[in-house]
Amino acid sequence: MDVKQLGWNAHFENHFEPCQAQDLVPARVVRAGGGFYTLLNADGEQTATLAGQLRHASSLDALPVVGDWVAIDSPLEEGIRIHAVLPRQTALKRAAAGGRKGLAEKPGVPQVLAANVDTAIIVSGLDNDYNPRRIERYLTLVHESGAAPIIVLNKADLCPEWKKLCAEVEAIAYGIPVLVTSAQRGEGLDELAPHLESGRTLVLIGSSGAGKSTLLNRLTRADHQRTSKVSTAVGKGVHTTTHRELFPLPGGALVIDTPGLRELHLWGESEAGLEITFPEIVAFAAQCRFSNCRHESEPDCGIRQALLEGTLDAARMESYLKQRAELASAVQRHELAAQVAQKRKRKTIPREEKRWRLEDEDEE
Ligand SMILES: Nc1nc2c(ncn2[C@@H]2O[C@H](COP(=O)(O)OP(=O)(O)O)[C@@H](O)[C@H]2O)c(=O)[nH]1
Ligand SMILES: [Mg+2]
Ligand SMILES: [Zn+2]
Repeated sequence: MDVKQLGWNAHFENHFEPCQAQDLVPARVVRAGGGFYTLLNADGEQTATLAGQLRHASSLDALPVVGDWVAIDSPLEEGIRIHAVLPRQTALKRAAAGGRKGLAEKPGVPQVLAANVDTAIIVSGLDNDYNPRRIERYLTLVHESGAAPIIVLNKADLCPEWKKLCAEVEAIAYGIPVLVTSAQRGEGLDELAPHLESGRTLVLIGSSGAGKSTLLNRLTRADHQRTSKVSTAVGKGVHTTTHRELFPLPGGALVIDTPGLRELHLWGESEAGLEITFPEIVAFAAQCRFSNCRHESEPDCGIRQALLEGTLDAARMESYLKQRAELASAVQRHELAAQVAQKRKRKTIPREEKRWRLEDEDEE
């Protein structure tokens, strides 16, 4: 397979130059776990491990994840090793949940869910999974990543009032495409076609049971990822995707399937992504008399005025404030963690990586 078909472009070409000089070759990570990486490049699929300098990387987000471009030994070598991760064009990150065994001590570390994604498909079921506030969280995650979002409202076959819910989501999507599908029946998927050009990378994100793997199977017409049986009592899947993996589609696009996130704690170094999710709040806040208005008791507050007049939805404002607080605390914890890491450099990354893997397996 030609590397261009795997998403290789001028950005990676430029950054690869020093690696080229060392006789390394590029490859894309299709799956990562347990210290082993499944890679794809012109030579086909191969398995690699980390070279020493990467194993001692100072931060967890420096390790390869699905979608990354890496520099590896030429295929003639025995025991292929990854020597470098090329700078990411986009990265979907969440904040470590904390509170769980092993992670509690590292709550300031962002976890990279997928790298070099062009388009993120936020899949939401039109059954009891439906929750506009959760869609807003995923939107911030995607906006923060640099990828372009698409919202897919799936399981339309189970929801007679899909038109109403679609309109509700369109009202908070501000121009982001909203598709209504039944992955199970293969309906509504045609509108994805323009996003599936050869060499483009997409990721499927959303709750467990929303229909991500079913959608992927429809797109590949093959049973790549096991889909789950729905337990009728709760309407949720019982067997789920346990790892992130990149699948090349017959048409040339590349799709990363992911397990549902048990918890989505937002991560971001600024409020840029948040502001794209809530453009109306940014606009109303611009009308506040004070630029540092907290929208609490200050006079001439554009936000409180809009809430009073009903032009700003109180649920949106609540959602915005919650996300903003979360982003702020993520940054704070990150700064704290960075200080700690600075003190004890060269910590044992491989063990931590194992923890992340365990975390993944329990997602949702
Ligand atoms: N009725 C209905 N069920 C669906 C649809 N899409 C997926 N499912 C079912 O929902 C369950 C979870 O699907 P799955 O693809 O595993 O969800 P994932 O966890 O997001 O990957 C499976 O039983 C699917 O058959 C749909 O459009 N309509
Ligand atoms: Mg799945
Ligand atoms: Zn204000």
